[in-house]
Amino acid sequence: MLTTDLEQVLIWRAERDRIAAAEPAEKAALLAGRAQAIRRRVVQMIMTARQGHVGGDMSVTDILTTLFYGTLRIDPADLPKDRDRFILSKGHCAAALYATLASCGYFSPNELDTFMAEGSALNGHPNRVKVPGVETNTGPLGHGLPVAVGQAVGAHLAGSPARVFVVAGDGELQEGSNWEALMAAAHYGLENLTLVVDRNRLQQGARTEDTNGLDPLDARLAAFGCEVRSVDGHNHLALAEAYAPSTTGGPVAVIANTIKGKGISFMEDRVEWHHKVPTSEQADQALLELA
Ligand SMILES: Cc1ncc(C[n+]2csc(CCOP(=O)(O)OP(=O)(O)O)c2C)c(N)n1
Repeated sequence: MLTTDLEQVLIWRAERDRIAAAEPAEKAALLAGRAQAIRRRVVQMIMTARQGHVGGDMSVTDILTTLFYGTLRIDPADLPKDRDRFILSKGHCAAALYATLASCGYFSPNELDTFMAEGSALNGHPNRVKVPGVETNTGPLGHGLPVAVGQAVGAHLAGSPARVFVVAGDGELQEGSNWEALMAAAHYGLENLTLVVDRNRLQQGARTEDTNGLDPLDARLAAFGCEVRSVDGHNHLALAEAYAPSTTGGPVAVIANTIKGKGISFMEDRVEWHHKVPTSEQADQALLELA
């Protein structure tokens, strides 16, 4: 198990407080700066490891940054039972999660250099026994939301104010387990559960709509009992607003419309960048564009 980096926690706390106190335009700029730094780190990690899922990492980064620097009631140095929970169900995008967790101080950012190396805690998919901040193991698609429903039920039973956030890919929603989980979430009135869908419209090897179409996704999620909020998944202020608590007494589903490969011109919306590794020239260009 990796250990908390207290110095980094202090840096994160200061940044989080600064963001909380900022006017909207400054808040957006600060969150955007954070997200770009995390994207750069992910590109470096993938270049060192020579493997990873760069496209989905880039699409989910703004979703993660807005959660960890604004919304979640968490602190890496203080883990009370009633803290909020976060699950990255699209666990193949572990690099983006690790870079975010390290920036908060859950462990030293230096550890990121070991991503997917032999003996490293930072496996290709997140492991809760090895990595602080990881609340459940993910990787096989379609498991994160059912676990999140269980955690939300548990919080209810304990009378806890904890909210549970889970991020799933849109391709991942083709797994039927998600829809069973949503039925249960509505049945139990889990207003403490928020599903965020990283709607980048690509999955592995194809467009989501060409494989097993999800549209009309908003109507489908609503039919399963969710309060649906559809936003630009790269707009930090819109995301922050969409993460607000339920107004209906049931689960919230945020459709975060994103671009796979976001921020890197030659990767944006291109299916081959699901898990292709850049050449060193491409990585240099990517890092320049993410500056
Ligand atoms: C049950 C299961 N089937 C297949 C895979 C292999 N797999 C890994 S990522 C992926 C595509 C996921 O697409 P999406 O959820 O849209 O993720 P994103 O495009 O955001 O990376 C697949 C099929 C898996 N991890 N788990």
